[in-house]
Amino acid sequence: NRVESLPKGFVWGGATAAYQVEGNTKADGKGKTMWDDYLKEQGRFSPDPASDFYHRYPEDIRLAKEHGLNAIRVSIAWTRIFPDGHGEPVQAGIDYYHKLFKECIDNGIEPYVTLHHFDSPKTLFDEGEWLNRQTIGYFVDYARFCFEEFTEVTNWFTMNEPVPLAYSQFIQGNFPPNHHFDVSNGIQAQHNEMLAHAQVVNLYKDELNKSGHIGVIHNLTPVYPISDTAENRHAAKLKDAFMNKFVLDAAFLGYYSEDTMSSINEILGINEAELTIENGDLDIMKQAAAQNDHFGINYYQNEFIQSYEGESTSHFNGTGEKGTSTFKFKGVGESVKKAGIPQTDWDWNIYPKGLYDTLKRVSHDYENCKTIYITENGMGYKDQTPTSDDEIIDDTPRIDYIDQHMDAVLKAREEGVDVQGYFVWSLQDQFSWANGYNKRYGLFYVDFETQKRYIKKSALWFKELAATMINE
Ligand code: GCO
Repeated sequence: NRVESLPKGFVWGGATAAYQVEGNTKADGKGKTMWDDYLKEQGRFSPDPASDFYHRYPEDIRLAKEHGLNAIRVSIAWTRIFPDGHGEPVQAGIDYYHKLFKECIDNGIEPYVTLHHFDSPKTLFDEGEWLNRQTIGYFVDYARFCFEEFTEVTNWFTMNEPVPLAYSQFIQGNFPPNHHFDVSNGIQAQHNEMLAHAQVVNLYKDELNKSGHIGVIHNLTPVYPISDTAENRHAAKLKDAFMNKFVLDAAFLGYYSEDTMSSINEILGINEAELTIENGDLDIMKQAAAQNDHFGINYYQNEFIQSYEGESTSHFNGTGEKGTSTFKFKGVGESVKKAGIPQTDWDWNIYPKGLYDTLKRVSHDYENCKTIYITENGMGYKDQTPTSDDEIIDDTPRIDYIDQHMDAVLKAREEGVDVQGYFVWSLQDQFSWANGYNKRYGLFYVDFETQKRYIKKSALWFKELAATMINE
């Protein structure tokens, strides 16, 4: 059957992020992130209670285990350890993560731990966050602390999705500080985050000489011209440099190739923007590029691009209603829909071939990209509200989505791409940064009022898949 080719130890996981699941944002001395006041001001939704993972992690880990998973992606909330991003560590935060990791390991669920998942400390955010290079130093100190303290963890990721983070913060304007088409800062933040990643990799490998595994997580968005005209091809090439090549080069070459830089320089020129790469940055990045152990790919959708020369505009209203978002980026094109390509309730293309193309591309273009994990893939869906206590939630469209993407992964594997694991986004329902609590992704349904968990059909499907594995 389809999974027969999988190696012993193939990783099947569920993914989470601290701020999206833990809740309890004021508990036990935790410091504010850049989101706390922002969400209050925006009035979109509250980060509490989220999925109350802070207390309910034993139940979620048990559910994961019962449904055949052998891994979980979690992130450490920087502000539970260092409320202001630096200074004295908080014992309660340290204890919480030791307990969480122990619960995972005791249950045969391997923790894959991310150090930064969108939740920068508010104090550092107020001083410019990643645009202020002091943040890089604080991040390295925090990473050092985690590596020395959490010796039970052997699989690490430095940063989660530098592109969507910077893009949402400075280009699209739906993450704090909500800038629109602030292209200088949007690209500068990505470079600085990749420099931070590189410093942490070098710390882990060279200075601390650790034997575990470390790498970065990128969200990759394959970009295709909507039709084969020279203008559309060119806009798609620029968008691809912005969404994919810039950070892939940073991670796996340690410098920006001529081809990438010519596209980035063109985008900078069109938008009267600037990028500063300081002396020495590329040496640090090159050193790290050669010693990444693994790479996490988050994949949700592709983009079809039509060339666009007018003023940049972005419309986003956070309701998640179909057809309410538009995005036009001067010179970089307009993201348009293609007839016949299905979409989710949030207008995201369902395009599994994009995952296959992405896997082939990274393994072909980047020699330093070795072991790959799919660290997020899944479908935001308006699951039905359960009406009885033991109801199994029917999320067949999500099963279809995961099934098709799994096929893409298996096909790429058969053709030699070294994918060693798949984490579904998400383990349990959690809130979505931009769309709040009605965008559900979980294998397990969470009633956010009572925090009761319900099984979804996708979890049972996953269990069956895991049971047919040869690597039991
Ligand atoms: C969303 C999705 C995810 C998360 C994830 C990215 O918010 O809509 O749930 O893509 O944003 O944290 O790493």
